Amino acid sequence: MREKLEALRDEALAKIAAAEDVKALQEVRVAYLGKKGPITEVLRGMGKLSAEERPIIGQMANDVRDAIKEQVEAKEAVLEGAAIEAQLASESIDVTLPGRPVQAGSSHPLTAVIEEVEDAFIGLGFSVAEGPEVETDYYNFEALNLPKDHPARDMQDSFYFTEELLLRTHTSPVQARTMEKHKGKGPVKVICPGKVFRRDDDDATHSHQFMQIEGLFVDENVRMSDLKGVLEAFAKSFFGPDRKIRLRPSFFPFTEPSVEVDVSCGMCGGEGCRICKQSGWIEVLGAGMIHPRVLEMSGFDSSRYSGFAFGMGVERLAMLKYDIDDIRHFYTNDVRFLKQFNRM
Ligand code: 2NL
Repeated sequence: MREKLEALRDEALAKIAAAEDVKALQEVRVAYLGKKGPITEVLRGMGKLSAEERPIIGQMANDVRDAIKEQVEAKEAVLEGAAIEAQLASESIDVTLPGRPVQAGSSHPLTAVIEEVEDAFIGLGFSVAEGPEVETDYYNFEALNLPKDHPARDMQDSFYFTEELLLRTHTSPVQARTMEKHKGKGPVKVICPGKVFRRDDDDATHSHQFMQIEGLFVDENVRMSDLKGVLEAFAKSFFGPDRKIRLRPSFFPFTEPSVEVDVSCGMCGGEGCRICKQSGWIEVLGAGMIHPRVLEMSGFDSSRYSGFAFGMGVERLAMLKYDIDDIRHFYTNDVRFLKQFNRM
C-alpha cells in the first residue's frame, strides 16, 4: 500500500510538471483527486486495513493528496501568469503612435466669402439680418419704389407663385422689413446676406440663383461721405490695404443719387491689364443714398433721417478675389473645385 501511494504521488507530480496548459492540469487533478480517482479509492478501502496500519496509511494518503493538490495549485498560478503575459504581449497598444487623420470638411467658398464680408462690416458696427426667400410683391418691389408696371421691374424678372408671392430678386426686402421694425427711430445699421433668384439664362457670368449681400445705414445726418468711407474700409479689409475705390454716377430706383463702385485692379495696381480691360478699375458693387420715398414707406421721416444703401453679388466678389472663371463652378460642386478652398 505504501509503495502504491508513493508511486501514485510520483506519477501525478510528473504529469503536473509536464502539463502545458490549464486544461491539461485540470485533467490531472480530476484523474488523481477526483471521486473516482485512486486516492479516494485508497481512503475508501481503509476499512479493510488492520487497526495499526489504518492511521499510518490514512496519514500517508492524506499527505499524498495534499502534495498533489499543492503542486496543482502552484502550477496553475504559473500557467495563468504565463497566459496573461502572452495576452499582454499579443494585444499591446502603442499609445505613442500618431492617430489616424480625420477627414475634415470645409465651408463652401460662397459661405466663406459671406463670412469674410460679415466680419468686415461687423468691425464697422453693422449687425447681420436675414429674412424669407419667398417674398410678397410689396416688400420685394413696392416698398423699394418699384410700383407695379414700373419699367425697372423688367431687369428683375422673377419666379412667381401667385401675383403677390415670388422668390425674392434681391435681399432689399430684408432691409425694408428691418427698417419697418425700428418704427421710424434710428440708427439702423445692418447687412443682409442671402440667396436671391432671377429669371435668367445661365452662362459663365449669369445664374438664375445667386447670393447677394446688401447693407444700409439710416440715421440723422448720414451723408454720401459716410457711404464712401464705409465702402473704402470694406474694400481694403476684403481685397487688401493697397486697394482704392472710386464712385461713378448710376441709377437704381431705390436710391438717389446712385453710384457704381469700382475697386482699383489688384493685378496691375491701376496701370491697366487684361483683368481690368486696360481701365485699372473693377466694378464691384452698386450703392446710393436711400430714396426719400423708400424711407417714408418704411416708417422714417425723410426730413429728419437719411441713409445710404449698397448691394453686391457674392459670386462676383469670390470670382474677383480667387480668379474663378465660371459662376457655374459654385453650383456644380465638383470636389476638385471645392477642395481648393480647404484652408480659407
Ligand atoms: C447691385 C446694387 C443696390 C441697394 C442695392 C437698397 C435697399 C434698400 C433701400 C435702398 Cl431697403 N437701397 N439696396 C441700393 C443700391 C444698390 O444693389 O448692383 N447689387 C448687386
